[in-house]
Amino acid sequence: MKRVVSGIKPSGELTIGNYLGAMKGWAENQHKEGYENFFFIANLHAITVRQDPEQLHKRTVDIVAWLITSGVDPNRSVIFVQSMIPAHSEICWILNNYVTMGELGKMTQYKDKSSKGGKDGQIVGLFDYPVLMAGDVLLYDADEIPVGVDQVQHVELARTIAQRFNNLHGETFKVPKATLSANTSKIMSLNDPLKKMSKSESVESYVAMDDDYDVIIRKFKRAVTDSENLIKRSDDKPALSNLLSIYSGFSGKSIEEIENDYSGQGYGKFKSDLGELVAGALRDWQTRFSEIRNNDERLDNVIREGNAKAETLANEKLRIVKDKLGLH
Ligand code: AQP
Repeated sequence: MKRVVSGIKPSGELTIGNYLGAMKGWAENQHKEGYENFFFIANLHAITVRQDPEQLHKRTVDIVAWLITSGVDPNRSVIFVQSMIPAHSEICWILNNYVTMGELGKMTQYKDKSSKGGKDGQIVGLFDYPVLMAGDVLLYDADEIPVGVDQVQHVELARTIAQRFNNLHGETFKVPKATLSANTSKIMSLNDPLKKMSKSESVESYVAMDDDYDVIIRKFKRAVTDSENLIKRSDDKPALSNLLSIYSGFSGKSIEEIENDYSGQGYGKFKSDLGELVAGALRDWQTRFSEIRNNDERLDNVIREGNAKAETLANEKLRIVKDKLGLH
């Protein structure tokens, strides 16, 4: 049996980048034979950037409801909340001693995020983020970590930490590998195709899972495009290539099929169809989301049961690690 572990931060409204790069693949993965899946809400990661406490809690529960809406079935997958399992914080402290400042300083996410806030942005938690993430997956002996391209560097570091610990203390952690969703592993911003679409960037740069129909249509109409008015993917047309990936992710069609469908047609028609495709899909999901989100009792149960299953495994691994280090 292979174990899949992945998380998502409640640091803003979920975007179609989160959906296409992560949640969609998580839901699909549940139907593969021989896999068990653990998905968590990474709220300890979210506080590496200032959050409003009420919003943070609300978004944590929202994401559980969005996971269920997008097809993650709590009867097939374990859904849990990171902060409710103290082993995550504890393993992070232990693993801090198996990584160097130099290794952490190379992480692109840290460089990007810390540079935005000047000196005040250089939060230790942000610097240490990859170590907490290593703990998140190593605690569960994860085999595969389905992530977007942006997180691959962190999974590589988790592998290094696991191998280093194993070399020093004997086989303890499984060494996990990152898995990527084809075409959609990096969805780019709608107003700057060289930047990742992110939930903490300006609202015009992303489509949120709960954006209104008309807003979505407008955002795609305004999305930047490249010079030549031809629907053909290429490296020198990053804006169009990104819109093609989104179209492919929502329609299930290959990029080639879409290019054929639009041969001889310009950006205007393509962007308006894309808007309708995404807005139509999200409108249906938003209705389902509201029903799921309004059932507090069910959501509480999903979280309680998920936490209990995850905590049993996490505590067992933490006990093994602490025994090896003489921390008992
Ligand atoms: N634009 C994206 N394209 C593909 N995958 C993406 N993911 C995020 N954005 C894209 C994937 O979604 C999963 C959960 O991400 P996260 O919320 O834990 O962290 P993140 O990558 O930092 O996401 P954001 O939206 O950019 O959040 P902020 O703005 O708060 O930093 C991951 O698997 C991620 O790869």
